[in-house]
Amino acid sequence: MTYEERLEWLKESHKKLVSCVNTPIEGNGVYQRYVNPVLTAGHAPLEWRYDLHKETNPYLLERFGIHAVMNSGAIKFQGKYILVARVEGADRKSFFAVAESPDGVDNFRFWPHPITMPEYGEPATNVYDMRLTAHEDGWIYGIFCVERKDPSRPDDLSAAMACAGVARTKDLVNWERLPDIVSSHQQRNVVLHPEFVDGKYALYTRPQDGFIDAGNGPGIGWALVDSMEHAVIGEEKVLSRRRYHTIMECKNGEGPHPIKTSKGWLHLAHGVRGCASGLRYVLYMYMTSLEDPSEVIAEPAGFLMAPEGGEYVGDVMNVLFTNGWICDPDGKVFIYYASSDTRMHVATSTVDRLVDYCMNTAPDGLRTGASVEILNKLIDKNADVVL
Ligand code: M1P
Repeated sequence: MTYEERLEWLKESHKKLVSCVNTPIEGNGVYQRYVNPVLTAGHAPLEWRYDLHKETNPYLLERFGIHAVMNSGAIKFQGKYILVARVEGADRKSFFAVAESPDGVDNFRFWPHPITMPEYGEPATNVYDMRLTAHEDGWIYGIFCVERKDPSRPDDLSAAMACAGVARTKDLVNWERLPDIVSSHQQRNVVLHPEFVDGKYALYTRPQDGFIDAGNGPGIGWALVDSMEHAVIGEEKVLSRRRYHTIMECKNGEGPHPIKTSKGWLHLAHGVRGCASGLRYVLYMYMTSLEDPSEVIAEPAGFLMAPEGGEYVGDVMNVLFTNGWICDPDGKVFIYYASSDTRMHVATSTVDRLVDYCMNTAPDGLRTGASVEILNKLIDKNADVVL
């Protein structure tokens, strides 16, 4: 191809991808998946990837490789469905970039520039997995994982430290960086609750002993802090506990902040277990009380969503991860999830369906006999129905 032919081909291919119409797939009644991913590495603007000057790039070669677009925070902002995506370059560093869609299921376009996130303290080696919270204090907060090399183990090249970084904004363009959250443990998957609780900011936490391993970290925690300008995690109450032979035996983590409903707070999270092919990440739900958001009131057994079809394949296989969802005023819920640390998808549902799912799916009986008991009850209930 000539330079001109190649440029035309690049423009056409990009346009076709970003304007592709998405269609729902009927499923189990709880949610609908969609045919196409909503945001991929291919959605990155050509201006990000190519030097578009013939004099300095005569072969029209890619100059900045974008490898994956995944784990995205989500928010409805000025009438648009917004994702703050984790964009990962070919160099393995990730950064944040905003993409918007008019309807939440297709036509996502990146804003012209990625977010330039101010540094705090020792500059981060990597940042990722932002959770967005429009807090009742008037700010939009982004809490994200900040990864730095572990200075206490200089000889171990993979020894890293995870902590929760905090930034706030009014426009999603200009971000004010606040001090990283102080904790006696490493922390990832920290999420800000949207309302004050007892006059304090409330955080969902995930204390972990190592960078990858939760170690003795018991699961998703709950902590109240006086200020987001100098947040210090003290006592953590366990909300969603890891247990033997469940989908969250190895670790779990809060997804986006919970959605407030008339029946309680709806939570979306990820659970991780080990298997012969490595770690398996699935999505699950639970609910907490409106009166006391640290009290769990429903814990359906098992996963809400697990990888299917092409979702299994990618950079880190067998992974679904979520840190963003949007609830419209009519109760429609857009669940944004990444597959295999590679691309973003959407599934849609409603508040009523998700509450029904949480309230009417039996909790995990923690042994096979209990599961068979639950199944037999359902079969007996259906005995009068002729299919
Ligand atoms: O590779 C799967 C996920 O691994 C980590 O998840 P967790 O925080 O539960 O340990 C994160 O690095 C996440 O970004 C990634 O998708």
